[in-house]
Amino acid sequence: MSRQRVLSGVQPTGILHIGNYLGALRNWRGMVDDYDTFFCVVDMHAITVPEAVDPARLREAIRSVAAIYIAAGIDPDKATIFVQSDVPAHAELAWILTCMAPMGWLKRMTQFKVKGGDNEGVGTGLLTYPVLQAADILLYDADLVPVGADQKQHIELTRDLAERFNHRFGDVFHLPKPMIPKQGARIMGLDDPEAKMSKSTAVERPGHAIGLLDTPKQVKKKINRAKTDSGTCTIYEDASPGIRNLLGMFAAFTGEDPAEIGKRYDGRGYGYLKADLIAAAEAELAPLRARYEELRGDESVLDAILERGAERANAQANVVLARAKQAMGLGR
Ligand code: ATP
Ligand code: LTN
Repeated sequence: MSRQRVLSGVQPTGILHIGNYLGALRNWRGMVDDYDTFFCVVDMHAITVPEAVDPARLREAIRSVAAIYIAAGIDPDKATIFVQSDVPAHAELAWILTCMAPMGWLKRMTQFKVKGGDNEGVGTGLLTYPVLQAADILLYDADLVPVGADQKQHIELTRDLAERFNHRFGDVFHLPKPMIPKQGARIMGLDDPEAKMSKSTAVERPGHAIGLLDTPKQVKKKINRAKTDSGTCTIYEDASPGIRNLLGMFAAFTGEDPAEIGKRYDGRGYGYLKADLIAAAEAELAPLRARYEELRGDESVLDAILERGAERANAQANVVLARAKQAMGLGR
């Protein structure tokens, strides 16, 4: 039997943080042996917030995200790593699906509302963002989409769009399922444990996120300054949101249960918890940083990986795009 397909992506909108790592990349790494995996740098999603786009910065961010995939341990000989805009089928299928996506479905998406959907001047791409994401997934006949908890709604929309299309034009698209990790699916901001840790927020607020390329000194400082409370309670159910967030991160790094970790530190002062969390983060980030530096030392290696990735991705995506166009009567 052929292996199940996996597709996922990260936007090149800034330096990746531990939320991206624990919620997504680390799980991707574990899938490359058992699944046929496609990991995409979704640069066309990044331009949905055009004011944040500077050509030189975008170009660098695309390469940086691709290098981080590999530095995080995703083997480019086993996975297909590629850049979304290198595969024109994504934009083409996105248009087709846009024509089928009810406005109401898109207006209801949480991400659209959070990122400024009520502002009339905002680019239309912010509204149709999840349709492009649906195209990303459906073009590869993906069975599973490993993502953080915030993306569940977008995967459900992808299924709804696929079902709508299939209902009208026959069995064209394969229905994907989200795959959300038990630990680390929703890491909150260090400076604001009520809000999801996010790349774009980290651009303005350095204390918000631990970047995957932060120095050991930065990691230490950020964790030490993370918002907590004035008590000493680390019992998971009773702890403040800031402490729960630190316990959740700790658990995701070590594979332990956050409640068990909490019991060890209760009543001792948060400094002990933070010191051990810093060590746990460092153990995971140090090798990643080293591999990243090595990769960026010779850009031709990355170029070759992305070139090969684009070829493989185009070959697969064009098959499904042709299937969709044929089914609906588009073209000659
Ligand atoms: P942006 O701020 O630009 O929207 P982001 O930090 O939310 O970026 P994305 O590129 O949107 O990151 O997401 C990449 C992957 O990381 C997705 O699978 C997403 O679910 C996951 N992810 C993002 N933030 C977190 C988080 N705080 N905790 C766990 N997973 C996360
Ligand atoms: N919207 C996603 C990024 C993304 C994605 C995808 C994730 C774009 N296309 C396809 C999984 C599959 C996000 O994480 N913000």
